[in-house]
Amino acid sequence: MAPEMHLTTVEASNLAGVGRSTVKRWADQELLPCVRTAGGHRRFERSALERYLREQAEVPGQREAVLASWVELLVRGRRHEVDALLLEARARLGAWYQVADEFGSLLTRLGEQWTGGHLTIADEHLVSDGLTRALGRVGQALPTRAHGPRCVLACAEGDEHTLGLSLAELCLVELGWTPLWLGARTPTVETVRMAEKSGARMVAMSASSASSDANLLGRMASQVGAGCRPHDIDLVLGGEGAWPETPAYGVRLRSFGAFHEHLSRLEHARRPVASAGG
Ligand code: B12
Repeated sequence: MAPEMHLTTVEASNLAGVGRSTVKRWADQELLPCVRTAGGHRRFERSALERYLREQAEVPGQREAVLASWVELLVRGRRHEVDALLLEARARLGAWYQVADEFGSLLTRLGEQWTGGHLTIADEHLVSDGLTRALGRVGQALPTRAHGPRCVLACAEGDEHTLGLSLAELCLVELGWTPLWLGARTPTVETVRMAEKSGARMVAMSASSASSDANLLGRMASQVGAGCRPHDIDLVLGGEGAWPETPAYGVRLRSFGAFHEHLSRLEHARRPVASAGG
């Protein structure tokens, strides 16, 4: 399975339109995540850089204002307006994976409001259920490709945070995949069994930050990986949970931008090579 593509410092500075030393400073101050090569060079995830640039471009307080308008609509049950906001974001950003990344940071903010006591548990439940339903409605309205490759979607066992999977579902459908939704409370062994029996090409799992037991998630990743490997089923481990950074099988992805890149690479690898000299 191909590793995730990373940008060099020069490529990242070109994309951001700033000098190399600025990009290095962002990394050293831990504003922008980076990994190091064996030789000590910095490497950047394109989607993480794009997200950082988007956040920098925001007017102060804008995120709070956006969140407040979502919460207001969801708490009042104004679902058509919620759907309209989602579709407007899709039109503005051009692809569902971009909406998903924007949305993910909004959900993190929602969690902060809740822990800060600015939202009640009931509000938070109304909001997350309203969002789940809105993502479902929008997803249902997308055109589907007949006989598209299948992807099994499941939460890490014990994790009930399904919104990451709902966002992944939109990214998949937009690229012609057929999602098989197992969601929360599916035993790992059943996820593997479904992938085998349905002839799926991929298993995508989500673990939120509530899944913080690295040993448990490591065992889960090994179990699913061992089931996927013999059938050449791709495995994606997403969400903020404590998945192993470099699983023995499959990839650990931190954003929907990286997921989109991964799906595009798979699609490219599948395309038949034109016969030479024809
Ligand atoms: C909505 C929500 C809920 C809803 C979930 C509804 C639903 N259907 O999803 C409900 C009310 C059910 C809930 C319950 C609980 N929650 Co809650 N919840 C949240 C909240 C606000 C948003 C979660 C979310 O969807 N996050 C965003 C998504 C999209 O996931 P992410 O993990 O950040 O992933 C990122 C990426 O990696 C990517 N991604 C995610 N999935 C996938 C999948 C693929 C394939 C790919 C490629 C990418 C990808 O998207 C994100 C980036 O944009 C968070 C706040 C937060 N900071 O996240 C708390 C939060 C996760 N919850 C928390 C807690 C404590 C709980 C409960 C234990 C509360 C309780 N006492 O009952 C229970 C746990 C139940 C369980 N067993 O899982 C804590 C966890 C803290 C911790 N470290 O332990 C958080 C962080 C809130 C907080 N600040 O305290 N929760």
